[in-house]
Amino acid sequence: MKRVVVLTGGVGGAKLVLGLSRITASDALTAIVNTGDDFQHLGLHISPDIDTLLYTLSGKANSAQGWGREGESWSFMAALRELGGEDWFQLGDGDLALHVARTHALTQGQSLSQITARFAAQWGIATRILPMSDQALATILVTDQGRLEFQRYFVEQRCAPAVRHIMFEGATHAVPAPGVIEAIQSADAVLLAPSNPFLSIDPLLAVPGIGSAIKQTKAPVIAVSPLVGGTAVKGPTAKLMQELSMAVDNDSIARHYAGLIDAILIDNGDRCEAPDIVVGRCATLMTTPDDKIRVAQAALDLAISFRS
Ligand code: FO1
Repeated sequence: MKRVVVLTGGVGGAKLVLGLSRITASDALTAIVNTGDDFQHLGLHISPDIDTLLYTLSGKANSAQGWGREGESWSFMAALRELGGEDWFQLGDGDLALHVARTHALTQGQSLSQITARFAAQWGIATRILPMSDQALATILVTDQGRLEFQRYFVEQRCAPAVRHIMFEGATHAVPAPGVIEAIQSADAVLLAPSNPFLSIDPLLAVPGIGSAIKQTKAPVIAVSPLVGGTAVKGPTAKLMQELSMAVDNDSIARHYAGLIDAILIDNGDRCEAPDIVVGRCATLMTTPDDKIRVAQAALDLAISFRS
């Protein structure tokens, strides 16, 4: 597999990307990252899914927490609280430096892509990390408590409100970031990471051009299911599926990706009867580094099975 492209968001996605980075040549892997979770907070531009990937691939991630850095200090948050500042969204001191540096570079006219590439290079990350777009595309949840920006829903409200509908604000103006379409078109394999299909993968597909590039690419397109044992490993995927009147199973995931994917990788104990797609199986729960390598290898093996 010369050129592997993975669409990713959130913690589960970062685990697969880490596994892939261990088994592919250093210049063979491109991650196209969801930026629908991005938001402006305290005057800072925060890109959670890009940051989770930067931290994960550089070994700085607080993997138990799933976001932010290992070994953080919290002087900034303590001082902010003293001032009566908004403290619902936790910003560690090291993490804060990243948001300040990114925001400063954005005000200087650099693009999110350029800034992300610079940070990745600074931290010795070989995997190419491409934001899905350099324009804002915000995931908005229409819930029984009204419209919520993603982080208000996910962090402040802890995913409690019932979701009726998901919107991607700015989708009509967003264009794929430089290199995104070319990466998909020239890929030998395209993987959809086991991220939340509705909150992490759908924003990527909402960027005009990305969905059609995936449909047209010669590469096999493999989805790794976010469900293990009939439920989501982490986060609101299962709750969201119920609220969207979907059965919490791989048939629903496969149906959601219908027309995009050639195969789906599911957990050994699960099933998928969706028509017209190939089903691969492995132990898909990723806890240890070896788990991440196993699942990454299984996904690539599934892609390779299409080439022969
Ligand atoms: N998630 C939380 O549940 N609580 C937080 O206080 C929090 C802070 C935070 C700061 C920076 C960052 O990059 C991510 C942060 N997250 C926090 C996680 C974030 O909401 C999620 O990683 C994504 O948006 C969903 O994958």
